[in-house]
Amino acid sequence: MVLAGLVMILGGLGCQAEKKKITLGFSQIGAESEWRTANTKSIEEAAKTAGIELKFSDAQQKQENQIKAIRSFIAQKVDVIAFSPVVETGWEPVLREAKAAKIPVILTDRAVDTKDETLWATFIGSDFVEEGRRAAKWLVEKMKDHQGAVNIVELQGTVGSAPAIDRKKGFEEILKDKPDFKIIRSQTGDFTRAKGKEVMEAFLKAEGKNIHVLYAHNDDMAIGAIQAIEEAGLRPGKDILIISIDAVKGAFEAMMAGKLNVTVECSPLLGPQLMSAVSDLMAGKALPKRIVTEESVFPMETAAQEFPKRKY
Ligand code: GYE
Repeated sequence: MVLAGLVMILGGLGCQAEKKKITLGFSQIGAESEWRTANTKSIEEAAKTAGIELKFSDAQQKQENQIKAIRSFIAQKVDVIAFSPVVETGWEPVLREAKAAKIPVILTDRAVDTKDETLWATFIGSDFVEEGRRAAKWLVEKMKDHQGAVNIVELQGTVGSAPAIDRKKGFEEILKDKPDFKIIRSQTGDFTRAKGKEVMEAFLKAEGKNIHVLYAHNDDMAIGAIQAIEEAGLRPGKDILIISIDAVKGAFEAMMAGKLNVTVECSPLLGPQLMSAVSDLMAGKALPKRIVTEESVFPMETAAQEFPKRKY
């Protein structure tokens, strides 16, 4: 009897050890910014810590590559699919394929625009509209004693992406009843330094000293633009006020050098939240449809004090 009991216990333990590892297929947008690099690292590290097998795919900023990756995850019968959608629209067919294969999908970082909300389990990420509002509120406060027009140029993120659409929307919402604040030019810099520099050069050529403020949808574009402003013989952070979003280390360096005035935080450290959502799904737990990241605003004056604490 005792022996039989022991055999059963050992048998049970063996079974547990063999318990299948959860497999997560993750389709990343690319490596366009410091933010994205930190996001990828966070996901890879969190998967390791959670003992989740991660199949990682880089789409090089192309939606078609993300769709291919998702199809390949379905074919490989992964347990859960997660992805950061480069743009908002065009996902319904592939999401329906995942649903038909009974593989749950988690959205991280960026949202999709679908009529059918049952096509995805949850969306983990920041409130980009709020980030845009925070950027504009900082500007209004900063310019409260300024007389006359405030001419703003805007470097937008990737066309059709959730952060580009929402950061513009939140910013404009705060300025809509303030006629002195005018967005005189607005163009995409695709979230990269190189494009940010190139578009800022064009803005400067067209507007010259007419530009008072640059609003960049991410730090990388602001850093590219800073170079363009210096090359045009102007002082970034002084002749042109610069506001950007993300709060990556590069932004803190620019603030400590006096060249960037403020960065609105957008945390890329979504890995741990993603892994717990994956584990909860596999354990049959219900997930909230929206998991929002907590964030703050860092003006230039706080940069030196905050820099050593930054994790990305
Ligand atoms: O702000 C930008 C990145 O989707 C929130 O994508 C993310 C944005 C981030 O390339 O730097």
